[in-house]
Amino acid sequence: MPKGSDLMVAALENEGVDRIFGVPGEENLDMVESLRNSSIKLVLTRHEQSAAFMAATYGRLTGKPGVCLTTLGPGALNLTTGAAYALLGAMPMLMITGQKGIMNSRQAGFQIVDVVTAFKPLTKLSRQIVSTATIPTLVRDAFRIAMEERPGPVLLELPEDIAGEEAEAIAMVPPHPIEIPVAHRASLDRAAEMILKAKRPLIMLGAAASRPRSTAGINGFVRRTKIPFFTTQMGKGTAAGGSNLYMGTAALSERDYVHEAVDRADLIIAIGHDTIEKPPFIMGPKGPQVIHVSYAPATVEQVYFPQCEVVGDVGPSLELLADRIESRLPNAGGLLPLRDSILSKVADRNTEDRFPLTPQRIVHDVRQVIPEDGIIALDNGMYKIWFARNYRTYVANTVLLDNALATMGAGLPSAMMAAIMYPQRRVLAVCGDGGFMMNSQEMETAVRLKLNLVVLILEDSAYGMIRWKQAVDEFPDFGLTFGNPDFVKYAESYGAKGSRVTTADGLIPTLEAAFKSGGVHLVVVPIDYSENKRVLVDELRAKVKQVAEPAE
Ligand SMILES: Cc1ncc(C[n+]2csc(CCOP(=O)(O)OP(=O)(O)O)c2C)c(N)n1
Ligand SMILES: [Mg+2]
Repeated sequence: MPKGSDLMVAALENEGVDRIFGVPGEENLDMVESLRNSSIKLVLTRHEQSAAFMAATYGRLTGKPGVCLTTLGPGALNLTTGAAYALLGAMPMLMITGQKGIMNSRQAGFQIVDVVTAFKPLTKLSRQIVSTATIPTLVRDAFRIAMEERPGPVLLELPEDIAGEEAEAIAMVPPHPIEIPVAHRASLDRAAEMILKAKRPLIMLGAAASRPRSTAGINGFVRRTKIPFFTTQMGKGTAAGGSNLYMGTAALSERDYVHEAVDRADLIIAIGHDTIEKPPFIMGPKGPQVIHVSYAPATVEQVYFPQCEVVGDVGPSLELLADRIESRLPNAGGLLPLRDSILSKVADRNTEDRFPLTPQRIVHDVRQVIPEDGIIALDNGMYKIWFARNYRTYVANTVLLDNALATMGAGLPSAMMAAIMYPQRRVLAVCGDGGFMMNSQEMETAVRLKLNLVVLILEDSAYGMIRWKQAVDEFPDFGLTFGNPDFVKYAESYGAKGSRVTTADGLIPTLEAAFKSGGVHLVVVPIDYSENKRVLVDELRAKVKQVAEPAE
């Protein structure tokens, strides 16, 4: 006779799950035993938070929930940041947590936290399983909810006694494909009319544009309309950045070079914009009109209140929109004359020979060693702005960054997930010395899994981004520096390889050698953050003054 945990594992197999990430506790031991006899691999991590980051990244890259497993109380609570990461980032994920038995209480309140309630604001669904008979339907429903737009995390709590209870063999609910409805004809007509009238249209690609199901349709729309585009941070790579229509990435909310195009546009077609991202531009009463094209209606915000909405499956809806306007847009390229100057100003001084290296030089050098389909996964820190702004992409979902929760600590786990999924591609985690240390214990997991992965650490011995904001706000430099371990020895202690870059020309050959040698390799490079002020404050402020002058 099967037991509850067998049904649970059968239900996960029924959904095509092949890996579960996590740290089991004694309440999960039936589940672990059922996994031992299944086709699903249990991948141990060294902290539950990284298990959640990995599962969420799987969801982001496939559109299907990644699964993680923890014990009750302390283990489950370690999933909170990962749940928020998946909720804000719209990544499908299933968390399975253990609990003490619910039919009797032999350990009183020991380790018991109301996990289901604690996760309510962090999930789309949070439920306790109270009988074996409901397992197949609950799991199917959890997957459906996690995957449907807007995707996100769900939690099922499997108490110890339900997991161990003998159960009837219950049939699974087979999943079936679900099509998302296409936008209404009236909204497509309205949007087409606005685009046909526009003199200086601009496309913006946002976070939801990077869903695996969106990207083909978006490329087709850009190609057929020939309207230039820019991206948000999380929309990077959703249309080929190598194309001659890419105008830049809005890493700041205003006053960057890309905003020269945004400010002059009379219409922005915002595809997949999700306002969980730091605003890529600030909508105002006088600025460009906005058409919102996405799976879900726009959230109205002080900085985003589109005048027209095309709601439905993005790819097919855009195809219908392109049918209405293709070859009828003499002004499609109205903003293109700005392109060369924007891109060249962004790329300014990116080969400078200074040591420690400038952020621009690091972005430039990384791009030289990452092939078009290679993946970079960023943690959170100052360099994220530089990578978002300066790194060019050619293939969808080749930049994994978090501009939603913007948590530190996800860079290494998300890169590990990418390395598991794409063993033939080059995968690079880019981390600050602060963020890396928040989940650096996963170096052991990466080595144990025999991943091919390079981790680049940008060393400034500080929480650099906060130190920069402190300086911008004219506070004295205080309280944000720290010491680091010897990163090379640290890597070696895990059985990984380690290298330190010591010259301006050293980064490219060091990364190249690290990728060629295979395995897990940590590369540490000192970074000179004085460019933060020179470019992102002084240069851009001067530019804005210029724009404000009537002579301009
Ligand atoms: C978990 C978490 N804690 C704190 C913050 C606030 N924060 C954002 S960036 C940053 C500093 C990052 O330092 P580091 O990783 O060294 O990158 P750097 O900016 O120095 O390049 C901090 C503390 C955050 N985003 N996430
Ligand atoms: Mg730092």
